[in-house]
Amino acid sequence: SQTERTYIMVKPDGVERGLVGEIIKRFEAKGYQLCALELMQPSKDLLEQHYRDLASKPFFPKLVAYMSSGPVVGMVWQGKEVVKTGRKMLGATNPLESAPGTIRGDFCVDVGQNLCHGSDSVESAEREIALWFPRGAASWTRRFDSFIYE
Ligand code: DAT
Ligand code: MG
Repeated sequence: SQTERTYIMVKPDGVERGLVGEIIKRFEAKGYQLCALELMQPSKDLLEQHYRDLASKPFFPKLVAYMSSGPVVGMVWQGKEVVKTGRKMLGATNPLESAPGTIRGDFCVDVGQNLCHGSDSVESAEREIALWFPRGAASWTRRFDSFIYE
């Protein structure tokens, strides 16, 4: 449905490198709708909840340290199949395997500095949106939709 939502986050390396605008630009140009946006310094506790499914992985402590090393930009994007398509736009987890034309494929090299996060399912998207935007995201009707959807 056109009201599907996903949680996209620019990680600390993306913020440091000034790639926030580039990432927003791609989602805007695609035709997706912005429903929330915030620059924040996440606590380790929040990151451990966000990545709770990876808690047993050997790289988990390094991942949480990296993610809490500076501010991140969290966003909610809405639109048709935005969860799956958003992940395609980010590219494969390992940037050496991300296709050129994807964000990771174009702008980074190492899996531990892979610039951005995107929810992997509609269910995890709703969980992540509630976690990162406890006051809720905007729900608005975009008039421009008639040029995006047939
Ligand atoms: P994704 O971010 O593509 O959803 P994921 O959820 O499996 O990937 O992992 C979350 C993050 O953890 C990922 O963006 C980078 C880090 N990560 C994943 N696999 C890793 C590995 N083998 N070594 C180091 N970091 C890894
Ligand atoms: Mg993931």
